[in-house]
Formats: sequence, C-alpha cells, structure tokens
Amino acid sequence: TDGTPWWKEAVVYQIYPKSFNDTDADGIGDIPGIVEKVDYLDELGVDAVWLSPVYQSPQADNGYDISDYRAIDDQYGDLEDWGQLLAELHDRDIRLIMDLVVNHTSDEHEWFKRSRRGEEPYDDYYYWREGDPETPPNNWDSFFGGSAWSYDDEREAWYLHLFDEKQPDLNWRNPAVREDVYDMMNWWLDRGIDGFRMDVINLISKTEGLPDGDPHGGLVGAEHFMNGPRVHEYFSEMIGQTIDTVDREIMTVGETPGVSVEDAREYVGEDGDGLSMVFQFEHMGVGDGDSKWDAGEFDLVEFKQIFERWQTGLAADGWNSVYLSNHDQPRSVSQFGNDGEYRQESAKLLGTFTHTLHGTPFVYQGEELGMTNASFESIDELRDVEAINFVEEAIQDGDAEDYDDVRDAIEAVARDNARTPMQWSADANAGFTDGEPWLKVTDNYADINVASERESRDSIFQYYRRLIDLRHDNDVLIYGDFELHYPDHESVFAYTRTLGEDRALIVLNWSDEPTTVDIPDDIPTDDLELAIANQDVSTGVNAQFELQPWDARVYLTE
Ligand code: TEU
Repeated sequence: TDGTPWWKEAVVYQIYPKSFNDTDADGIGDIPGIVEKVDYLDELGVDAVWLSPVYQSPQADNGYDISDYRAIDDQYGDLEDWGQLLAELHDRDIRLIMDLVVNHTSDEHEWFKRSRRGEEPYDDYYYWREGDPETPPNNWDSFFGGSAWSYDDEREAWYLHLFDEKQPDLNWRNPAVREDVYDMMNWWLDRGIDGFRMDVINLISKTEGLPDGDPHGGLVGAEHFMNGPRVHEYFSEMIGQTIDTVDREIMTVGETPGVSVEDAREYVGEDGDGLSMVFQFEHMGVGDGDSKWDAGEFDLVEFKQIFERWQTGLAADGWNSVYLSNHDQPRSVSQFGNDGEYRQESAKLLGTFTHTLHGTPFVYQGEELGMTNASFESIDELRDVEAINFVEEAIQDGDAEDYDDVRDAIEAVARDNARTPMQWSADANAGFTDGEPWLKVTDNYADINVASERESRDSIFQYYRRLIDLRHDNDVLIYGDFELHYPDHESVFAYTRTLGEDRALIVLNWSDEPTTVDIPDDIPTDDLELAIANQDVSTGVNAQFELQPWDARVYLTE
C-alpha cells in the first residue's frame, strides 16, 4: 500500500552481534560475520535488521554500556566494516535499525570520567548526590538487583544507575546532555541508517528531587522513573531535532518497560510524540510473581486479554510491535511453546501468531529455527550481569543455599538463554566460531541449526519464510481490524482480521492436548480457504474445528 511508512509492512529481524557469527576465531560474533550472513537474511525474507549495540563498550552489559557512541568496538570490527554491512543490507532492500542507548552511558565514557572529576560542563551530565557514604540518597532498586546508587570515592558523592553500577544514568534535565545525544543521533542518521530501537527510553525522565519510592513496590522507585514527568517533552524534542530533519522514512521503536496502552497512545502516532511504535512488556510477565524469577504458570486467557487490549488499543491512531522473544527474554518456544515433544509444531504456532497480528513482527535470531533455552550447570556458565547478580544476591540473602537452589529459575528465564550462539550447522560450536565461544552453545545444536533446517521442506525455518511471504502478500494481515473469539477458552486462541471485504481467521490450539471447538456462528466461513497450517488438516472449514496439539491455521477469503 503506497504512502504508508515502510515499517508498517515490514518484518524485522533482531541480531545480537556477540552471538551471531564469528569470523576471527575470538569466540565473539563480529560485523564481518553478519556480512557473511546477509544472504541468509534475504532468503528468510525479512525487511529490516535491528542490530543490538556494536559501539565501543567495556561489555559490562554486553554493549548496553557505551563508552563511545561514534566508534565500533574492536571486538566487532570498525566503521568500515559497519559501512559495508549497511551497503550489503541496502543492496538487498534490507534496512538497518541501530540500538540507541541514551538513558545511561558506560562509566568509562569520556563524559562520566570528566563528570566524576567535577569538570564542567560534564559535572552535571549525571545524577550526583553528596551525603553519607553509607546511606544511598533514596531507596530505589536497580533492575539488576541492589541499590540504584553507588558511592564514587573520586567525587565523594553517590551517582544513580538504574542498571549496573557501570551504567550511570544521564541527567536528561540538562539541555547540554540532550543536545549531545541529538548530535550523535544525527551523526548516525547522516550515515544512512533507517531507524533506532531506543533502549529503556521511557526511563529518561525522573521525578524532580528523586524522592523515595513505595517500599512495597516490585521494583522500588519505578513510579519515579517510568514514564516520568518530562518524558513527552524530551521525546517530542528528540524526534523534532533528529528524525523529523531527515527526508526519508525513519522507524523508531521505543523500549518502554512499564508502559500501558494509554501511555503508548501518547508516545506513538501522529497525535503522539512521534515514535513509530513501542515494545510493551505486559505479555512477557503473564503468570509471574513479583519478579521474573518466580515465573508461574502460563495463563492463555490472561495472555489473550492483554493482546486484545493492545491490538484494539493502538489500531486506530497508533501502531503495535509484536514480539515473543529478544535478547532479554527466554527463548519463545521454551517460554510460550513446548520445547520438547511439540517443539516443531509449537515454534510454528508462535510464528503464525506473531505474523498475523496488527503491528510489526520482530523475529529474534534463532527464533526462526526453534532454538531453545539452554542448561546452565553452574554460575560459572553464566555471563549475564543480571543473572549472576540474582544468584549471588539469593545466596547472600539466604534465599538459596547454593546455585542448585536457583538453577531452575535461571534455566527458565535468565537472559543467557537467548544469547547462546546462533546455531548455523552441526559442526563444532554450531558453526558459530572456530575459537572458544564467549558463552556456551546449547547442547541440541546438532539437531537444531540453519543447515539442517534449510534442507528440510517442512522445517521451522521454511515455515517462517512462508509466513513472511503470506504477511507481505495479504494487507488484511497487516492492516485488518482484530477481533478476539472464544475469549474464555483456556487453550484456543482464535481471532479474525477484517479489512474491507477481506477477512482472515486464525485458529491456534495453544496446548499439548487435542481439542474441538465450534466455529462461532458470527464468523462467515463459506468463503474462507486454508492459507497456511503447521500440520496436516482436513481442508475446508466445517462446523467444528478438530484441533491437534499446537495446531495453527490461517484461513483467508479467496
Ligand atoms: O532492557 C531493559 C530492561 O528492562 C531489561 O532489563 C529487561 O526488562 C529485564 O532484563 C527483563 O528481566 C534494556 C536492554 O534490552 C537490556 O539488554 C539492557 O540490559 C538494559 O536495557 C540496560 O541497558
């Protein structure tokens, strides 16, 4: 459909560079390694790549701690390699979205080095508070455990870090900080990129005075740093001074922990702050206790309610993103599907789901293969600062005797599950590296890898290619109005999409058990044809759906 932004009709593929493909045998993925695989992305059929950070970084948080925004970290290559990647992607009509991490920098960034020395104008680039070295200025928690404050002996003051202590929060109240960020964004836009994924961008405005948070909150202080008082002012100013100055359509996706549909409506769309879309997290926490580490039972009815709210809430004047997986979440087939007996069927069902909703689908590297969570025998196998802190804190607080007491939680939701090397082949290290991988390869790589899935006609990879084609070829799947059916059914997720005369009916049996459901009589079915299914089905649509475990079907009007 001409005139609409390209990103509404795109499928985006997320690459976590450290784990994608290593060409210099240092056990770490690199940019030449991505260049080597651009034809793979083209074969899959994706329209854009979201590249997690490749900037200079001490790697405290795998690159989400940036020490130079205008330099590529040596472990990934250099700006010339990056330029070649951009050219190779653009040659194949694949766009490049870069990760923008500006809620915080690394503590090794020049700005912070000068700030801790009290050097103007950098002295006010971060949140510094004088005070008793034993008592943090307020009770806020870090996302990574512990206090959100660290005491700096050089400046003899506390500084705020919502994440690791090596990730000091930038003081966005300071116009000089905002100007420096916008200059950097324009520097990348001038290099021809097609958009930004904006890391925790709704955390950049904090309540004036940084008051204590509700001590009983899940993440203490969150009400004072999520969707803060000046966030719209900053978003509008940022978009106005960067994105809007470029004469090509730029996609922005804000990563916005704690965002509601109402917040999102203010962030996205013409009448909002001008973001293209946001990543929301409500569906990722279904069944959780008061933290991700005590993940409970998946509840499909709640999951359906969340998606109905977002699908209808942003349909009119906004746009959705749709994802089930990324570098911070467990592997989707392990979290939302069945990574054992029904791995193939459930991975295809999840792909069917993400490619038939309103909103841009995001495929995380390996999701198109049905890559699974990994086993982690000991804390020594972990690399993620969030996971390691969690284990150490649980033992220190007496909540666990040793690692084995928290191993199940780690293997269920630790971020390292999503960061094991991309599985290219059954060769050593899954063909990811000729060196020692920085993080272990998941044991099942001999069975789950690109080489084997490329060969087999009904692999998850081939099914994803068909899904992407199906979405590209049917505007009803992109723009159609969403309507949920069987809202209270505990294992069937069924919905229709309607665009003018075109209709789609999607029926998913999100369970290990066969089930039979009547077709709702408000769905005309005589003009529907089966367009794709993840298992053999009796074609045609009769009065009942007899669904096998993890059955996924898409019916379209001819
Ligand atoms: O993630 C923000 C964030 O909230 C994550 O910490 C996520 O919600 C949490 O890990 C789930 O338990 C972004 C990046 O995606 C993440 O990789 C970074 O660690 C974080 O910001 C800090 O930059």
